[in-house]
Amino acid sequence: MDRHILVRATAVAAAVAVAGSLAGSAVGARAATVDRVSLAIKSDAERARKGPDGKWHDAYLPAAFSISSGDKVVVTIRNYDAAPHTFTARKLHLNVVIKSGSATHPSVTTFAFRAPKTGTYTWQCLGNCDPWAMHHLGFMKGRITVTA
Ligand SMILES: [Cu+2]
Repeated sequence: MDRHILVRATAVAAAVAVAGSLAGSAVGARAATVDRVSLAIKSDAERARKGPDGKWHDAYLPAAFSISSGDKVVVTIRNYDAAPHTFTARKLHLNVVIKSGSATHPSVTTFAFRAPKTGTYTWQCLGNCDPWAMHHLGFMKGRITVTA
């Protein structure tokens, strides 16, 4: 092999390396996408949400939200209720305690996680709050939809 051919081969290798790093940075940019979710908790006394039983119940507002698979998800929860709650989703390895707050001074809790593969994940409150609400979707229980 003469010297000229060797130099050309090296240039090709360098071009491949640059293309590889560009692809790598594109993947990095996708992974850095952040989904921000803002939820409020209100109590039955604060008329969070009326159930089909005709009574007001504790609820997360909203109780359902969507995120994109692979994104970093930052969740902020403002609790206007005088009672504590939790945001618990076993399949997402989340069990976050939400401190009590008040109508004028809600507690603010922020946590983050990586959105998993596509699908539907259920969360619920395991605090000892409103027993009816803890077992009904849209109140102290809800769904997280992970899209592609
Ligand atoms: Cu609760």
